[in-house]
Amino acid sequence: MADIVETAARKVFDRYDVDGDGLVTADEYRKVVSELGSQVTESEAQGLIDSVDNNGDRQMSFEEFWAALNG
Ligand SMILES: [Ca+2]
Ligand SMILES: [Ca+2]
Repeated sequence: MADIVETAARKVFDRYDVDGDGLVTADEYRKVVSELGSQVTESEAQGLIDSVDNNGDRQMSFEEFWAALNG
């Protein structure tokens, strides 16, 4: 079961990781949110990334995303 959940989480993460480098930046997050029909400001997007960022690079890795989901 856990594998299915992780695969689903990976799909969500990959959607936000526009350039596929394994990290979601605030810009990527904003871009995807706007494609989904919502708007967030740059500081809101960065604030969300920062809230799950564990290593201080101000980008969200899958591990950080996964930890946030399971936190
Ligand atoms: Ca990226
Ligand atoms: Ca990070």
